[in-house]
Amino acid sequence: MLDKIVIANRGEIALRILRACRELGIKTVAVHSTADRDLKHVLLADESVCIGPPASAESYLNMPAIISAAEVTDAVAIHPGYGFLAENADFAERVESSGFIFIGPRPETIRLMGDKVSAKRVMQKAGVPTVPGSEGALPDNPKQVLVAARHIGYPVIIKAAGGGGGRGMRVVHSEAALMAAITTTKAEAKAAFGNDTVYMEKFLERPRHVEFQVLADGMGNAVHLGERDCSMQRRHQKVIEEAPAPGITEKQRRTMGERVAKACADLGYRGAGTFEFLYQDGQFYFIEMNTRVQVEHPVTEMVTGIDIVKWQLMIAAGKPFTLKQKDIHMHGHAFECRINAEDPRKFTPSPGLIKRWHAPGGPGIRVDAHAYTGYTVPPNYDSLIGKIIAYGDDRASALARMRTALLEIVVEGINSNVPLHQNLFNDSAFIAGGTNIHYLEKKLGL
Ligand code: MV4
Repeated sequence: MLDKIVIANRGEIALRILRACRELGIKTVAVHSTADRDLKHVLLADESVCIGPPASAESYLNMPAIISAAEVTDAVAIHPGYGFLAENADFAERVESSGFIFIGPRPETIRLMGDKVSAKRVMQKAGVPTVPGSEGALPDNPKQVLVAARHIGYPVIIKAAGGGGGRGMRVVHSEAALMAAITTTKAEAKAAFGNDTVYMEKFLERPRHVEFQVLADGMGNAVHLGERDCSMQRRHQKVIEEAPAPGITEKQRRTMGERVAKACADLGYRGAGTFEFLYQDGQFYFIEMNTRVQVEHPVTEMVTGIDIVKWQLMIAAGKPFTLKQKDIHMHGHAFECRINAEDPRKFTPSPGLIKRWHAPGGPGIRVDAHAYTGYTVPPNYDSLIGKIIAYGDDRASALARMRTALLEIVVEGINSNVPLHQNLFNDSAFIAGGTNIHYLEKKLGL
């Protein structure tokens, strides 16, 4: 097994990684900014190294500082968590060329999936259904672009190859607006990503966001762990996730799961990954692949019984990949509520001292949270302070357990989105299941 690793992240995911390390007997090094000395995982880690000032650019995004921390502590590997440097191919490359194991896919894979045009092409070739659209990047010739858009049919969406996660996109409803929209999207993409390549897709008007989890060993062995529905979101920030996705049949799960697992096997994919799909009218359309562990991985862990973070570590250590698709079964249902330090109505951040924190408990309740009584949420980072996960034998039972947990949780001293979650777990459309990606923004707009 790995002897010692650097956890190159903060907050709840750093704590989640630390817990997996403890179970596997791996020593831990927490790297943290000066604003994060009191983070729960920093206090619990075997060693900690301060890597810079509060600003992420000078700490959690500071590649030389993180690699130096691995050097001075004699660590053998670096786990990037999510966000920050997790999907930075240059970072993965520098970690490896410095003699450390990057706990994630090979740098070339990260780079391939980071370019949404190449990712889509690869998945299409591997037999994964994609959104109808331009064959690769849009050409410069306006006549060819207009022909392509007519062929696809309006509305279309223009997306930046360097974008993803909702950045660098523009919906176009008519031919009259097309060329100006492309010019603007290209200029924004150039400024934001240093790459003005754009592509075009049919714009799906009321899809759900359904994603498949995979694990692979980098040597052609891959399994899928089923899907999650992440449609309950606001401004591309997911609020609630669940597994399995309501209404997906066992047959659809098997068909799509087999396709994504085969794509991973063909690619020699290594580690944990997520295939993002739009799901509308019973069809799946691939949009992006995430090459990291995701915030919402616990709902999949609850319904499969598989510890995704432990497998990330075991794959990186080169342990035999003993997971077999035939042994992976889904049982019951799980929800995750992201608990954010923010105003529940205006969504403005609410950093500061947590005067009281009480975590919920009882059957089927899991709490992945770094918040504690007396902890001060710094203003410099994401507002996520923890996640409540509720598992039950069926969806109704998981809903009831989450509703109970949301009445038990206490967060005082700062504002949190707990009232929003309480509202949503009593919302009839959400309770029925299968609401689309626009549901929450529409509900909040009323
Ligand atoms: C789309 C789409 C509709 N049609 N593509 C937004 C995030 C990025 N991952 C892709 N996104 C979308 N792509 C086509 N062809 C609608 C969205 C979208 C969205 C997708 C998933 C979750 C939330 C979303 C919110 C707004 C738009």
